[in-house]
Amino acid sequence: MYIKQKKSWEISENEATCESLYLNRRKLLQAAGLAGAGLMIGGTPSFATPISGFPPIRNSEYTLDRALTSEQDATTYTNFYEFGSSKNIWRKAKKLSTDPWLVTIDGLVDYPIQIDASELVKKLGGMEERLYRHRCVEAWSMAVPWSGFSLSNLVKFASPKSDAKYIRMETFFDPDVAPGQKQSWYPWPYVEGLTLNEAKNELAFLAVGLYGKAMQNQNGAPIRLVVPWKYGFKSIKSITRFTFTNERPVSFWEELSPKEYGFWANVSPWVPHPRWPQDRERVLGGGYVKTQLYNGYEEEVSYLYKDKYTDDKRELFY
Ligand SMILES: Nc1nc2c(c(=O)[nH]1)N[C@H]1C(S)=C(S)[C@@H](COP(=O)(O)O)O[C@H]1N2
Ligand SMILES: [Mo]
Repeated sequence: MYIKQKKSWEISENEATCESLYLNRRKLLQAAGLAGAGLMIGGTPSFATPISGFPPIRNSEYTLDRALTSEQDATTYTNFYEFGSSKNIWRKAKKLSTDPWLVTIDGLVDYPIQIDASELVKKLGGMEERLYRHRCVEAWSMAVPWSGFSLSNLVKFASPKSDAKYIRMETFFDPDVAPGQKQSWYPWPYVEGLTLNEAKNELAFLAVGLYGKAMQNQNGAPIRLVVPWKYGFKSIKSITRFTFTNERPVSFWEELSPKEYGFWANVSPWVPHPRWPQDRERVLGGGYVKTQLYNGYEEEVSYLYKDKYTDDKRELFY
């Protein structure tokens, strides 16, 4: 449950968390003999400590084959269906309050926790800047500097149990703030997932900033996923929950249209979308370039899919 604009001292803990989650966590803690041991690291945040450390140092290992997209384009042409299906939602997204921002880490972990995003960032340390290409399934692309840290740091921090195979991520749900969520034909909240092996790949990134500054709401503040070898819809914004599980998560777009937006969603120029080709892309700011397999990150990620090729090539790409 997304936390509304009440201050933490006005609410009790079981109001501040989804009831069932609260009960689950209590059960888990009781089972472990840890009830009351104060495992809610950071606690329900009572006041804002903004995420700091901008601009981080650029990691020179990540280079581009094209010019950076202008900050103006990357921050005003955005997909964030919670605020509407147009690309021009950046003004509407200002209504989202991202500080404090409670993040839940639960599922197949020894100690489920809730932690404020700014505390989480401190725990994960090592903020850096990376230049990544981004390829939307709609065949437009950009190239931008993200600030953040490897998703593998979060996996280590969460310390999943050995039977965890997937990580499921969820966006906030608050229709009063995000009018798109009043459209009940969508399966809100937005959900995405990766295999744990994908999540541990060095390229999988949790971004908290863009262009050396704190993330703006329209780009997924305060914390979002960036998986540049997959179509953009996998890169879920404004994450409130990370759940480790042994069941493959069904993502938002997969639930709506599984043939068009499957679980894997790896970028491939030779597997067309059912309704349009995918062999080239429109670059934000002007021009077209050829689309590359795994969006140009084949060397880094192809090992993940070596044993998965089947006769149906589509399987890995949608
Ligand atoms: N919660 C949420 N995350 C989301 C989306 C969305 O609608 N809601 N859109 C996705 C899509 S389709 C793309 S292409 C990228 C766009 O990221 P950007 O707007 O920062 O370029 O965010 C992805 N993450
Ligand atoms: Mo997208």
